[in-house]
Amino acid sequence: GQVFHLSDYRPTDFAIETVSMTFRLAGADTEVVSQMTLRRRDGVPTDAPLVLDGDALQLVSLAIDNETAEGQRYEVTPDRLTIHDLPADGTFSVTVTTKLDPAANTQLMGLYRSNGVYCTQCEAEGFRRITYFLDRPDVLAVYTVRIEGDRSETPLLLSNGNPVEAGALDGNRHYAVWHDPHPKPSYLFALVAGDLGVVDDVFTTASGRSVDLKIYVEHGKEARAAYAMDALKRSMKWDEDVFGLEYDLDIFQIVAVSDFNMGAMENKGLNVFNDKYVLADPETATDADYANIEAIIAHEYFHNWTGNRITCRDWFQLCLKEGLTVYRDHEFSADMRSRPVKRIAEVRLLKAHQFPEDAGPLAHPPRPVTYSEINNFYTATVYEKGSEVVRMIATILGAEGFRKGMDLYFERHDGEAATIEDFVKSFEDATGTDLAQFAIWYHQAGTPTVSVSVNYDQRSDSLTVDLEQSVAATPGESAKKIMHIPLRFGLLLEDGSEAEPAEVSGARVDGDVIHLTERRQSVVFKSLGGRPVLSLNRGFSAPINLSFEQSSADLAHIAKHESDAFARWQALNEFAMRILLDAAKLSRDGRTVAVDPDLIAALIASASDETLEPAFRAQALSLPSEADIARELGSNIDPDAIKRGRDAVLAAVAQALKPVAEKLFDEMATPGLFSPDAISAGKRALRAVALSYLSIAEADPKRALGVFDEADNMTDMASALQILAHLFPGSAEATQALAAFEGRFGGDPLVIDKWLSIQAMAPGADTLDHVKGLMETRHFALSNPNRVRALIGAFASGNPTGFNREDGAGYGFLADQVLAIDARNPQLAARLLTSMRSWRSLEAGRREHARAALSRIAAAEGLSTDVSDIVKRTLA
Ligand code: BAL
Ligand code: ZN
Repeated sequence: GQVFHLSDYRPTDFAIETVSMTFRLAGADTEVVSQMTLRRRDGVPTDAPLVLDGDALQLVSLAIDNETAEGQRYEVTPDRLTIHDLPADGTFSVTVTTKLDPAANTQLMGLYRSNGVYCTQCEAEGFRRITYFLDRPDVLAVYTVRIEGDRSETPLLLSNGNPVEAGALDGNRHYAVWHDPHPKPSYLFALVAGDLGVVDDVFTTASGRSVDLKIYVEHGKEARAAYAMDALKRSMKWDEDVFGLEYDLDIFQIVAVSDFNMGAMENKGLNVFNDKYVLADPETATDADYANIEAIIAHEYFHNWTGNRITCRDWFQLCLKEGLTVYRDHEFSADMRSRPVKRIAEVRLLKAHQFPEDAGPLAHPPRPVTYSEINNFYTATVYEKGSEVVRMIATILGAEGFRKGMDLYFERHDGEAATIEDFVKSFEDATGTDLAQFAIWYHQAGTPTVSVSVNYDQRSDSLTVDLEQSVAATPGESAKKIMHIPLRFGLLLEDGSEAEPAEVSGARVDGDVIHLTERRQSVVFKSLGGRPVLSLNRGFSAPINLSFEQSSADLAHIAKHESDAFARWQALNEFAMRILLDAAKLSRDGRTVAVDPDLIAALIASASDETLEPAFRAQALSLPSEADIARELGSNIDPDAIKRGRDAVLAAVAQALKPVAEKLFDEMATPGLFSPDAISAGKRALRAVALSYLSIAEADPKRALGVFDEADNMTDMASALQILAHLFPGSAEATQALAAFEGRFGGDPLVIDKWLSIQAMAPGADTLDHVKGLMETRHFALSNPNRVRALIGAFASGNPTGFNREDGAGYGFLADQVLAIDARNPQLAARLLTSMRSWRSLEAGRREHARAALSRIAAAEGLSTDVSDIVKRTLA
């Protein structure tokens, strides 16, 4: 396959200034007419041909300046249209007519049908599956779109921008015309046509303009869109308040569809969403669903400025819009909810998804320089690490400097297709800061490790902190550069107060940030008033691994006294991780696991500290997962030993915690009308953790079954069901609850996805057969990405012992599914396959089984470029 390099970038020979499209929607005979006005760019030779991208297209006709083109003037294949002998003056129109069968489009890229609704997905390269075009993000055009369709089948006819005109046509057909005045790249094009219900609202912008808001969902589900609408209005207000950014069209529309490869898509003025991230009510959605909906509605809305008004010059710059927009949605959620709890969730996610990516065969920098399939770069690194890099810029520049840089970025690049260099330069120029070394974060893969040692000298009352940075080699990058790592810190005295050193020397320290900019650096703090405990990387200011042999007593001290709540959690988590790592090693060697009573004491202290919010306490009590432990171990992983060790620790904690858990279980009940607000959600989360420990301590499923039976909301119901299915698999209670859930929600696929996932993640070797059984039921469909992710995805990436069965059958199963799915939806298949990325860190037996499964995929005929790219890199 072809490999694309950043260094090959050059602008197109032709600019497309306007696009006027007509869609005649007619099932398998759908026709698209696209008239482009083009201009040859200065300096391009007059004999240069126009080469348009296509993908599996069928050309019906071609006209240049409204005259049918003769056959010798162009060459056409399904993937390319090359036109010669263009008008010498360099301005002309090209009219391309193509024929499509949207229902046959199983890739869900381009124009397809979901439950009968016509919809599009064009990012990254789906527009070329609709018409021949310069399908790349630096070609910005003004679009006018006319849609014609059957009145009964498609009463709604939507596209980007503002509505211009609508009317009747012969034969029960009608049309609508949309105009988007903002020049945009083709990946932001969208069309939706179908029969959907609508929820309406209005938002008045800061400057007093009125914007119509519409969310379209399946008929009958309108009430479930209320929370999404509320989140949208709060997002619009927040972007005005925090970044001074107003919406710029008369209407903003969101459509929920049930077949969607991604979470959602930020098409200009017409976002298309996976219905999972729109629909919510207490009976069917968990608190986590509500939080995700809030975050994703915000994310897509925020793209209007960071992505749409300023887009990417090329796909290497993907994190220019994604990292920045994730940072913005993180800040939004932090403002809407609890900032430290939000940060804990972000860091958990970053470590669970991005750190393993950065440590394995698929590692790449946030701004890569080469790719062979762009669909495979919508990664945790581009999104989550990309966001962390923006967060570090804010840490280095401070809130005011950061805002100045953002303002300059919008001022300079509005209406343009920009690069990471443009972005960084805006911050440099706005604040007079040199970010050259900092920018390495964008260009270098791998998670840095910072090794720390401290030495307190009592006589001089000074603390010396020695720091050393390193980055392990990643594919294609062996020599690593020295980075600028901003580390927030605190110095905690014995009474818990913070030391204020009279003198600081060594590496640069600004306020509570140490700037590590050399391989090795020291900082000396003097006149402290006693030996302080160093709390380093507060707020996870840098996305690094910290190698710091801090004593358990010091960790417990931080967990108790830090003013930064995130740092308290981090210390507790680190303490727990140490115990869990020991437990995994002991159980691998068949030895008995003992749990440090200080850890138990620290957990009990956090659990019963009523000055801490419940959501925080729930996080504090949630020990690192089996996958977290595996990641820390790094090699020779035996998932069964990890689980045995972790279970032993959980059992000991559960016994000791029992009285506190009883109390929390009673006190955290949320009777009365359900509210999805963060405080109520925190109580439910803490009660669920208490229920889980109590169920372990009591070794009895009855309490969980009681919660399940009495639950009046999905959050309580799903957490009880998970406890039943994971702690008491095969018990009468688990069986009864699973059957009751299926009976009640069998007609609601989004809810049944939870039922599928819970079963897919039940630990143990037997789950594989159960997953295969579930695939045969009416609840599963290989054609629907949500079903595939809920069942097969959850099994492969959320069930360490089940998927990594010792006999390798889990890997064989995944290989079969990847190959089956690849034939219809390569993007989905490739994404599933990434669950194999850490195969080399397994113990030898499992590693060989994994290699065999990967090799079988690699050897299969007719692989998509998506799967072929992932499997090759994974095996390399
Ligand atoms: N641009 C793809 C979906 C998203 O990141 O918003
Ligand atoms: Zn995005």
